[in-house]
Amino acid sequence: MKSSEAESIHYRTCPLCEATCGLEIHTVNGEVTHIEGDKKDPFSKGYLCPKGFSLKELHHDPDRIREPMIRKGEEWFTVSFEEAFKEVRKGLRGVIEAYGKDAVAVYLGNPNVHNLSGMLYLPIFLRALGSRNQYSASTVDQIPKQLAAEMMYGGDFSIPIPDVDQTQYFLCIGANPVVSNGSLMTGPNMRGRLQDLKKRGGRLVVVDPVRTATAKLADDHHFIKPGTDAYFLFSLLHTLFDEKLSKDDYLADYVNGLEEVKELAKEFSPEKMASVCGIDSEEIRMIARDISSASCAAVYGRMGTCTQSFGTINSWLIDVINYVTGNLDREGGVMFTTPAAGGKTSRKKGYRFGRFKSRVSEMPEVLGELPVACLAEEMETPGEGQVRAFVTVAGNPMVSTPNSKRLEEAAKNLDFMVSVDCYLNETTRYANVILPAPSPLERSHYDLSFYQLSVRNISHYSSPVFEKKKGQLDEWEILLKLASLIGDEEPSEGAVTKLDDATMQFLINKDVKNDQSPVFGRNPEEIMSSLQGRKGPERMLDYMLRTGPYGDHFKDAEGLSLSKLEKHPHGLDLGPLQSRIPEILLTHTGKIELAPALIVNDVKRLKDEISNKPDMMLIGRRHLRSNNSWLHNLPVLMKGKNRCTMLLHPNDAKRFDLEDGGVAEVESEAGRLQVTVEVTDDIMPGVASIPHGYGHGLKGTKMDVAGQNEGVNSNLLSYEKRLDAVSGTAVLNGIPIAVRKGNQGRNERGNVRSEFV
Ligand SMILES: Nc1nc2c(c(=O)[nH]1)N[C@H]1C(S)=C(S)[C@@H](COP(=O)(O)OP(=O)(O)OC[C@H]3O[C@@H](n4cnc5c(=O)[nH]c(N)nc54)[C@H](O)[C@@H]3O)O[C@H]1N2
Ligand SMILES: Nc1nc2c(c(=O)[nH]1)N[C@H]1C(S)=C(S)[C@@H](COP(=O)(O)OP(=O)(O)OC[C@H]3O[C@@H](n4cnc5c(=O)[nH]c(N)nc54)[C@H](O)[C@@H]3O)O[C@H]1N2
Ligand code: SF4
Ligand SMILES: [Mo]
Repeated sequence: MKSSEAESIHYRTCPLCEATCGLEIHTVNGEVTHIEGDKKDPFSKGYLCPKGFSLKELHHDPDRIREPMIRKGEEWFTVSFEEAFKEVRKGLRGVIEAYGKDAVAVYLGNPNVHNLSGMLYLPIFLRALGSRNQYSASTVDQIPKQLAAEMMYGGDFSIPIPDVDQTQYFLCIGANPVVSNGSLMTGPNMRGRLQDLKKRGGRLVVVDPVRTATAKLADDHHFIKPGTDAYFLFSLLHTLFDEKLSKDDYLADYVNGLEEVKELAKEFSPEKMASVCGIDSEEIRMIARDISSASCAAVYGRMGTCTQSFGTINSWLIDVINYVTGNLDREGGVMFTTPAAGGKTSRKKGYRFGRFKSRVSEMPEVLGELPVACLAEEMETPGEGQVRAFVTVAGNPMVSTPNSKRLEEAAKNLDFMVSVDCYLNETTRYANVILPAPSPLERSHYDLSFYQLSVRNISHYSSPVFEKKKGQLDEWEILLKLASLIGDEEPSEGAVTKLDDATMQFLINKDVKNDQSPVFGRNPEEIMSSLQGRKGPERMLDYMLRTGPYGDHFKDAEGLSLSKLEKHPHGLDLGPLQSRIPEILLTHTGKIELAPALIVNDVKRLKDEISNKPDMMLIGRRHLRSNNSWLHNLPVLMKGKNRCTMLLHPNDAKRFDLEDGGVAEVESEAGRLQVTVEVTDDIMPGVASIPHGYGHGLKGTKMDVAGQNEGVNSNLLSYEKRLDAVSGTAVLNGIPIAVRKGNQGRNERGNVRSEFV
């Protein structure tokens, strides 16, 4: 931190998306004056997207919740933390004592993975709660990829990341990194990185039902019918074997299941699959030849490939193709990271899948949680284990999960609900108590998750820009207080310290007994005392850095520690990704499992559904100035025209008698809404696209700017019974819909919103 008379400059990483850009934040007397990109950040080199600048408005947003609130009927009152926790204790303990721990459900939203407190302290809270009813945004997002990684490599975070900075051929399927700034592919300025790929003579090919901003940058773009990627990917694989283009003899000592994969691919010739996915067979064969002949190539898929009927098969096939073309764990292909903190070392005994089932639909557990699509029925259905209390942490499930209306109705009958959040929004309005999360600028930051998914190995710690106000709690303290009161302890300062210390000591005690840990055999008390002077997330992070691959291991003065990292306010570049096979492989066989039974068994369903494609399908999209459901209250991001429109091809507009700017009524198995139409030939015929995260301005919410731009909630149309059968992930892309001319639904501001249907 450098300060002149009144102005201070702070450097930190932006916590809003996965890209981890470096910010230079100027403040005067406790106020942000302006924000720019940190030119000295070795990763982002000064790049920022419009959301980075918006942190100023987020910090100063008058609607942001700063004090605990209790609801009495429809009225909210601000109260002290003490009073709020008393109410929470009464509410949660009441339900636990009467009905048991499973009667409390938890939903963890996306911002938790951008938050050190959430990453490190939610597990403690969840362990204290011990409920099976644990849900998160993962089952409306990336769990298919994690599940495939768990099965193939033995670690759900062992996801191979495109080496985008060195690759010569990048096949981007169902992702729009120019807008989303990359996902499961952390790297600032994805547009710049993809432009660099082209400058060095590489090729960018996009497969997407929409000619997206990324597609517009690409050498080739292929429209694909939503939900058919598995057929397309299998036909690529078929071609690779059929034309003897595969280079699968490398890593052979570390691979199981190649023959099975070959056998499976036989049935999916491009000639048979072309009409299914809508891509010409010769084009499919050309793509396979190009991947194979490129000096190095990376195949990558994201939301469009995960949140659809065959999300897990897609996620698996993408890695299989990368392996078969000789690009797995190779420079310029897809590689595993070596994160400074948070990497795993222990070999798996079994998979974290199906160890228990949901009560009503009997959906299998996936990586410790249940599919969020089951949440509403668990609240509604009477009987032992019925969910009667609900905890949300950094989540807005009444907007972001399938058939959100049903969840909303179910939540009305809960005995108690508490939210840790910073807005009174579509979800938190149903809470009895809201515990305020601090502003991103009042807390420290380290991207524990995203440095595990990064295109380079980076380590960057940010200290808080502002001290938190007196009496305010950090989010980790809130979570530890919740953990204490669940155990029927007084949620006091002392309880927080006790739990924090005990957790740290527990981790150390475990590691000194693990022969893979650099502190194996050491004295646990001595390690604990070396961490003195720190507490909370900083102490845990320090420990993780010191025991990590670059760490000082509590003996090597040259190694990394948090104190060392603090001397690099712009972040530390630890270099490009390195080959990591075999050490990364933690499957019980110690090999890559190329044909995991769970996934392979789903190929039958894929074959059965081959001809089952509806006339109109709904997909989603993102916008650079938006972030899921929660940044719509910032004026700087809401400028310009209405973005919550439904994209429709001119041919479809004509057959439904709709025109640009007109109103359509859209109906699915789950519900109905009305939305403004945007006619464009950037979308393929038979497909409509509505962004998620809207539907604001509802009674009882307090997000004034968002309320002026309410839009419609696209999850009124996603159906909680339409899932990727393997992972339980919701189908958010490829929802069968009927479209017709709408005739109502405009409110006094001329906007359209679902409530008016
Ligand atoms: N139809 C459709 N639905 C989708 C998607 C889609 O593409 N289409 N995308 C899905 C995906 S990928 C995701 S990740 C989910 C996201 O959906 P959710 O997980 O529900 O997350 P957000 O909508 O981002 O809402 C974040 C909430 O956290 C609060 N918040 C923000 N920062 C903090 C903080 O630091 N601490 C705390 N405690 N609270 C905070 C905000 O006020 C808001 O209430 O939506 C999913 N839903
Ligand atoms: N600006 C901005 N950035 C964000 C977010 C945001 O809300 N706004 N959200 C963040 C989050 S939580 C996430 S998870 C990431 C997501 O990051 P991305 O996955 O890159 O983002 P999406 O825009 O959802 O891209 C999905 C693409 O899949 C296409 N698609 C839909 N259905 C299909 C299909 O069946 N097959 C194929 N091949 N394509 C299909 C869509 O047209 C769309 O272009 O973005 C993150 N970054
Ligand atoms: S791309 Fe934008 S939102 Fe994402 S980290 Fe960078 S500045 Fe923040
Ligand atoms: Mo996400």
